[in-house]
Amino acid sequence: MRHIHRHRLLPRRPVISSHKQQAGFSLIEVMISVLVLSVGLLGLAALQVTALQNNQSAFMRSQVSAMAYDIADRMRENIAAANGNFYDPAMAALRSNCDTTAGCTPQEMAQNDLAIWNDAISSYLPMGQGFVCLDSTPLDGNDYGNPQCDGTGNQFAIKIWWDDDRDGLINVTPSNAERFVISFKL
Ligand SMILES: [Ca+2]
Repeated sequence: MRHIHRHRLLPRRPVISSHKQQAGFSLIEVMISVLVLSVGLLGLAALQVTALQNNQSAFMRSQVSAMAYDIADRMRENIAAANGNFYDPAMAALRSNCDTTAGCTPQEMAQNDLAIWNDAISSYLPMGQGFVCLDSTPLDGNDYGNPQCDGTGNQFAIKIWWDDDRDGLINVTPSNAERFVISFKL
């Protein structure tokens, strides 16, 4: 009799208590899973954003490189104006007669080239600015307003700045923008 009684009671208690424990754990497990998943997804999203930013930076740098060589090529094709220092950024102006069969003077071509070049830079680069000058120390200059061209020697410098991190600042010092420079002799 005693043996039967024990046998009947035993299975009931563990079943009830284990059922309650199971319910409690499920809820916490779900919450933890959601939390872990959220953190993981946030991490993935951050990674994706970083990857996109890096892609964007690489793309812009390749655009900048093409733009720098574009103006250098224009100067080589218009050597008279380049040697006459007519590739002066302050003189940039669209000269529609350069697109006619009658043509335009080398100086007008230089002005037209710079105007087209400036337009491309400001259109494709955030806060993009470009400068052309004679500079014996080309790897400097903070922006269009302070290009640090010494104007000496026979080495031309093409300097392009843009706001790579898009913080709204263009000064290279302290590292608020990217600068790309090529220098060449005609
Ligand atoms: Ca310099």
